[in-house]
Amino acid sequence: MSDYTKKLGRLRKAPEDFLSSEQVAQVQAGRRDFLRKTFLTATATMAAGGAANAYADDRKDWDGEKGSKLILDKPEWGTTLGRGVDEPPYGMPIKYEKNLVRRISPGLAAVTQANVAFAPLQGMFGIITPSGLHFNRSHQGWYEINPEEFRLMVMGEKGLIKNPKVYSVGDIMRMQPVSRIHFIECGANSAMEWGNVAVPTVQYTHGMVSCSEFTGVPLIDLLEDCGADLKGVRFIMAEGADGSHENRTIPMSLVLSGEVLVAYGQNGEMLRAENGYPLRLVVPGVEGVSQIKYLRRIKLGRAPFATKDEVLGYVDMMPDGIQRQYTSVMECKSVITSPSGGQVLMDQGVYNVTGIAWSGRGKIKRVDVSFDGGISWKPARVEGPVQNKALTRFNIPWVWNGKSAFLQSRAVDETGMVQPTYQELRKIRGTRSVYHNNAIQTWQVEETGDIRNVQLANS
Ligand SMILES: Nc1nc2c(c(=O)[nH]1)N[C@H]1C(S)=C(S)[C@@H](COP(=O)(O)O)O[C@H]1N2
Ligand SMILES: [Mo]
Repeated sequence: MSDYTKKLGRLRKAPEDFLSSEQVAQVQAGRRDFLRKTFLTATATMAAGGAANAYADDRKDWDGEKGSKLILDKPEWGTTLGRGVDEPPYGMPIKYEKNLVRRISPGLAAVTQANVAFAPLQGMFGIITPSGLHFNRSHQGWYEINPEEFRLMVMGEKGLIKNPKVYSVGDIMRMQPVSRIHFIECGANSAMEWGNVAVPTVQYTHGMVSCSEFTGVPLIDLLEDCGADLKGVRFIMAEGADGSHENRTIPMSLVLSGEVLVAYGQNGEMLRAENGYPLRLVVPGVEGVSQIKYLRRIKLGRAPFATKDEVLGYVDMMPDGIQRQYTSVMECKSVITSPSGGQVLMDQGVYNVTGIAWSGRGKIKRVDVSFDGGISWKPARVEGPVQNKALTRFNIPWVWNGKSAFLQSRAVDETGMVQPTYQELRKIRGTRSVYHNNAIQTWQVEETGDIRNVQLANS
């Protein structure tokens, strides 16, 4: 066991992001009892496997006087006046769901304002990440920027632009917007798995991916507004206004496709400060670091800019010792989010196995799921409508027979790209990579019902 997993030993058995310590104590005291007596929150739903007979259980418990026959009791909340509808003015999740939060990985450097908070994928449904749970990767912390004092400059190398301009947020918001659903995944998502560190939960293995409906103006419209030479421009450089001045080269072909957005909206409201308020670049399908937050400058050019953030960071060490730059596109990937590492199956019986799939090359075509570590596969139900370069939800029922099982998902995108196994990926990429890991994830369900993050020799 590495120091890292030792440190997390507590989490592997009883992760606070799934069951509360009280609930875990109840589980240890007697499994069935826990099922009958606990109000099952969304984050604890997997514990309810096969418990479709709550009524029968309630009747068994009924002692006439004190019994909690939940369907027949008249609770206070069913017979009194509820709270005023004007409170609170901005709604928050109910207190019973307070464990579903972003978290900082205990294994990463403890500079909290300049690191990453992971999204709790284990407790989310569908494909949209609530804005308050969108992962936050900030190299220099995040900022609350007054939109009145914010400007975006579009400029370029000599001869590539007739009218360089400086825009206010209001200028951008007067233009015709589009709204599109896209994932953002950090190139470092699942990085620890390259070294088989086995971080315990899906929040830490895959929680640097999130998906929002973004609203904004296609960047191509701004370039036309500035009289850019669209044939002469080969690459653009995007730069952030924050302390890290995050900056990246983006190929003009992506801009010409109309997919690259200067966004101000996220899930129906303005961007969250953590995610780049008031303006961020959205570059669908491309690694997170290119999706520049607090976007202050776009520069047009003829060659890649080789900026600080693409020479040292987000490069891949290949087996021949050469660093690969500009990996850019996030390849076809999927993961089972529940049941997943750190969760506990309470009982044998039927479970819904659910997860997310995505590809930087387009739409997800199919997802197969294996319960025996990749020996046999079954097609999962892919939930539509499937969006371009967005998270896609899959579901498949499974009967757990109490034996050890190895859960895997394998996505295929519309270009035919099949998500690789670790063996396949390491053959090409070697063992020294950190970024761009899209390998198949394995969760082992132990006979006790505990679920662990494992890697198999043959997959
Ligand atoms: N200005 C700025 N933009 C930035 C970053 C940053 O630190 N500063 N981080 C980048 C990285 S590495 C990622 S993965 C994404 C994360 O976006 P999010 O924090 O909205 O999830 O933003 C990118 N854009
Ligand atoms: Mo990132």
